[in-house]
Amino acid sequence: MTNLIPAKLAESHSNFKALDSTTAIAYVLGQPALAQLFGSSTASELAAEEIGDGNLNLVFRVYILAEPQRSVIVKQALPYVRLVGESWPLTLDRARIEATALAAYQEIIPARVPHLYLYDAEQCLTVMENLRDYVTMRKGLVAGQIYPQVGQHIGEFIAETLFRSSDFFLSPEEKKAKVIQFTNPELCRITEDLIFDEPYRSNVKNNHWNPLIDEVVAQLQSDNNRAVKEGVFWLRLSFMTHAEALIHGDLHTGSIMVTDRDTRVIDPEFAYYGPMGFDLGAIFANLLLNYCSQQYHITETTRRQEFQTYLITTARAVWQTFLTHWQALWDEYARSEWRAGGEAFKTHLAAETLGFAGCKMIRRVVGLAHVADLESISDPQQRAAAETRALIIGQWLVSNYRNLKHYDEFFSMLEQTLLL
Ligand code: SR1
Ligand code: MG
Repeated sequence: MTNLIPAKLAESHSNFKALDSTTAIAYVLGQPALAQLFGSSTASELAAEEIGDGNLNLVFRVYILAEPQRSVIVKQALPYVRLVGESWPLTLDRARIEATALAAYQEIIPARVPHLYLYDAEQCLTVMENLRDYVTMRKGLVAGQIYPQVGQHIGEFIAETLFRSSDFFLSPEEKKAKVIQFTNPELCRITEDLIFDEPYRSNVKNNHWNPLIDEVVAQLQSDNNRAVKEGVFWLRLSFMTHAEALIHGDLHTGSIMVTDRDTRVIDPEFAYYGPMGFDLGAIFANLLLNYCSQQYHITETTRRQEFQTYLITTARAVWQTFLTHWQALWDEYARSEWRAGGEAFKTHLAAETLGFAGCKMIRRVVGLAHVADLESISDPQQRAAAETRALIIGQWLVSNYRNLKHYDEFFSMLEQTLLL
C-alpha cells in the first residue's frame, strides 16, 4: 500500500505509514499501554487479520495465537476513502475525532462503548477492546436475530450523550470549546453531499441505484417533488447550522455491536456538534430499512410478522427510553435559563428525528453506500420492491415531519408509515 497523504496533511502527519498485518503486530508489541495484555509475547506468537468491512478505514484484529481472547482492535484512518480509493482523499483528522468522541462517551456512559487502550495521533489510529462475541446489529438483524435489550441500551446512550454535551447541561464556555474541538468539516461534507444532495439529483458521480426502480427514483428527483425537496432543505439547513449537541453522526446499525445481553456503540468518526435528531433518526431509519427488507428475508409469514413486531417494539423502546432518560436528566440538570422550553424542545426534536430518519432511508437506496439489509435480497425484483417501499416511507417522513404537533404523536406517526 502506498503512503499517500494529501499535501495539506503532509506536514502534520509526515511519519504516517499505513499498517499491514505484519507491521500491525510490531506496532502493538511496541506499545507500553498494551504490555500487560500481550506480556512477553514475540511477533511469531501473534496473528493479525485485516477485518475492515466499512467504507473508510483499515481495521486489524491482533491476537495471541495460543490465547485468542488476548486481542485488540487496531483501527487506522487512511488518507482516502477506502470504498472509492486514492482518487478521493480524506482527512486523517477523523482518527482524532473518533478517539476524542470515544473518550467523551467513555466518561458519560462507559458501559456502552469499547474500552480505548490508546490513540496515536501520528499514526492516526486507535487501539481498542476487541468485542469478540459481538456482531454488528445490522448483521444480526439481517439474520433475524432478536436482541431483547438493544432498544433500551440505545435509547439511554442517545439521551445521555446528547443531553450531557448540550447547552442544557454545559456552561456556554464549555460547550463552545467542545464545538471547536469537534469541528469535523470534511466528514460533515460527506454527509451533506451523500444524504442531503446527491440522492435528489440525477447525473451525479456517486449516484447509483437498482435499475428496476428507475421510475421511482425519477419521481424522487423530479422538480415537481416539492414537499420532499422542501423538507430536505430544512433538514440540510439544520444539519449544517444547529450545533445542539455532540452527535455520533453515523449511528446506523453497522455502528452498533451487540450480543444477547450487551450493546456497544463504535465508529464515531463523523461526530460533530449537530442536531440531536440526526442520531435518533439514524436508528429509526435503519430499523425501518430492516423492516422493509424482512418481507423478503423471512418467507414464513408468522415468523416474519413476529420479527417485524420485534423491530417495532425495539423502535418503541428506543423512543420511550430516550424520553424517560432525557426527562430525568432535564429535571435534575437543565440550567434554569432553559427551563421554559423543555416541552417545546422535545417536540422539535421528535419532528426532526422523523425527518432525518426519512433522509437516511432514502440515501441508503439512492446514492453511495447502500445497506446489506436491502443488498442481500438476491432476487432483483424483490429487492426493488423493498427499496421502493423504503423510498415511499422515507419521502413521506421528509414531507410530513413538520406536521408533528406534539412529541406524544411521534410513535403513531412513525407507525403510520408502515401502512403506506
Ligand atoms: C464515503 S463514506 C460513505 C458512508 O460511509 C459511512 O459509514 C457514512 O455512512 C458515509 O455516509
Ligand atoms: Mg463508520
